[in-house]
Amino acid sequence: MTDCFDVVIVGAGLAGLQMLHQVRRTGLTARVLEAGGGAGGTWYWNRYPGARCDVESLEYSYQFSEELQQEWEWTRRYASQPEILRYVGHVLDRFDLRRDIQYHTRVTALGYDEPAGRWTVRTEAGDEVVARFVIMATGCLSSANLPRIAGRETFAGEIHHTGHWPHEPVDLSGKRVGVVGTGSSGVQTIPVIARQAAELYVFQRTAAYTLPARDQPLDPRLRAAVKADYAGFRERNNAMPTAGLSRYPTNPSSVFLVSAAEREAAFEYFWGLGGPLLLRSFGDIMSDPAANALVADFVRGKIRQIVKDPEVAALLSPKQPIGCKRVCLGTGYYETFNRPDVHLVDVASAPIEEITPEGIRTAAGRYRLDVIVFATGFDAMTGALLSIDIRGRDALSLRDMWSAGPRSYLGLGVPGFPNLFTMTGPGSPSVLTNMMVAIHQHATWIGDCLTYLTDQDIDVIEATGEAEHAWGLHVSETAGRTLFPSCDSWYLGANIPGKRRVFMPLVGFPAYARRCAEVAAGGYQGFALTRLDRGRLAREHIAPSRSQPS
Ligand code: NA7
Repeated sequence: MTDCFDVVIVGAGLAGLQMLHQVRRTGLTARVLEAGGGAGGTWYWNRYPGARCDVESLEYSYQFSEELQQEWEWTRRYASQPEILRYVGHVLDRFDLRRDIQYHTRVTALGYDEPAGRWTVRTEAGDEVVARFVIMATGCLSSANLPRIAGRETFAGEIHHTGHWPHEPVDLSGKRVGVVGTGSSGVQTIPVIARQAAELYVFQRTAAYTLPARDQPLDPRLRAAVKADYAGFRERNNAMPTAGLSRYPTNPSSVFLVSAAEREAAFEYFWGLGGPLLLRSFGDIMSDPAANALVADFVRGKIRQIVKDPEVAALLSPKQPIGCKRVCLGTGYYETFNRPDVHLVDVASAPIEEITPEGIRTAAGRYRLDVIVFATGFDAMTGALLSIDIRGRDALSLRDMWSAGPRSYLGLGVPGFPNLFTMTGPGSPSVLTNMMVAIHQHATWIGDCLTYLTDQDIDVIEATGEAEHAWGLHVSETAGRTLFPSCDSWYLGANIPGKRRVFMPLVGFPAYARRCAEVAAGGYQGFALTRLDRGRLAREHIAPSRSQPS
């Protein structure tokens, strides 16, 4: 039997859950299809020791319900993975979301039936669901990157990826553990694993900048002050380029307009605040390579102060500009390398060649291991979308269309794929912002759009090719004014062998949100709107007014 809904939402992560809530408000019927056995997306899968959000908990939370904001009590500056999952459970109950979510249901294919204006959604189990609209809430960091290393299947011990951590406890005590990867996940898990394992080998290819998280119990006075005016707090954060931390605006001054002593004092102050705030110490850090080099030097100095062995400190010192890869937030990360049972292995100069039954062999030597942890990241932003065979009008394949990099209008719609929305898709600010803000903005925009289409009796909405083309230029021009494209990051797809390098997220949240609001207010400029006359299978196009991004 085929189920029919107005809307199918793919994914029950934080985006899918808010989207379900918004769709219900429109009066349309919805079903959420989720591959996992529970809700929470990233926070369902990333259960590795030490997993914690790197956005402050007062900000990394839903803003669609004042009651929810008031009643939920975050306990720490940065919420741990278990605390976020408890929050997800509360939201599911509070808004009675569970009854519309189907777990253990991996979507494998989507096909659009143009005359009927319907999508058929196919699942791994062979079931089909039909819907007018499909909303992809598949996440930006949900398709794990497990590097192809020869001999992996021969390893006699356990292998885990941080993004697919088992639900059962993993006992690392007394074990020889290898962690491959030193991005955010590696930086969070390495200090915790070091305390459990007998010996820890960290296989580092590129040193990342790790700033102190300074996680601590949430200050009750701050919590009370925020709750006294949560709406104002959200509004001020939403006006920031990264949609967050408005309590600490970027110092507009150039680093070159102050003395060396003032500069060091400012760096110290922002380092002491913790989190990514060091990048806000001066206004030109993310645009001027010379300004960026000064703050990068400051961090390298900190690493030399903390790490006792100068050779290890040198290896841990990043060489690329700071901030062009996402900075990591650590708790005792650099200090961990002072432990006698923690060993840093440089796999940039001597790459991993093979996994053997006993462990890892690099070009420089063999490492005997009981457990290998891959903290090797994700096929970001497009991986989860393209793992599904999405076929639009005339059986156009999204994989083919995006083979030279993702193309989208506003990161929300793709020409040739009518009535398909991508939440926090490539071309939208997404991972360059607090994801909860990006999710809120997309969920409310899509919800309003569905209401508009229903009220106007419009059957089909589809991004135009012109709008998509102009938007693509806008995304790359905006990135080009920053240092973001200057190093090999997952923002560019550079971490996945063979993936075309295109800077995927859009820099600057507030201008983007304004543009989306203008598009909607102008009758969905840049989208073609169509009424289907089902009797005659004729079409009536409702011309959009404008299609160029501002
Ligand atoms: P990241 O940030 O992509 O980090 C992955 C790490 O794994 C990084 O150090 C990579 O080195 C390393 N890596 C990847 N493949 C290999 C191979 N084959 N050999 C050695 N090392 C490898 O992923 P995370 O999960 O840490 O964080 C992702 C985001 O999640 C993060 O930004 C937060 O937003 C939350 P490389 O730098 O490619 O040389």
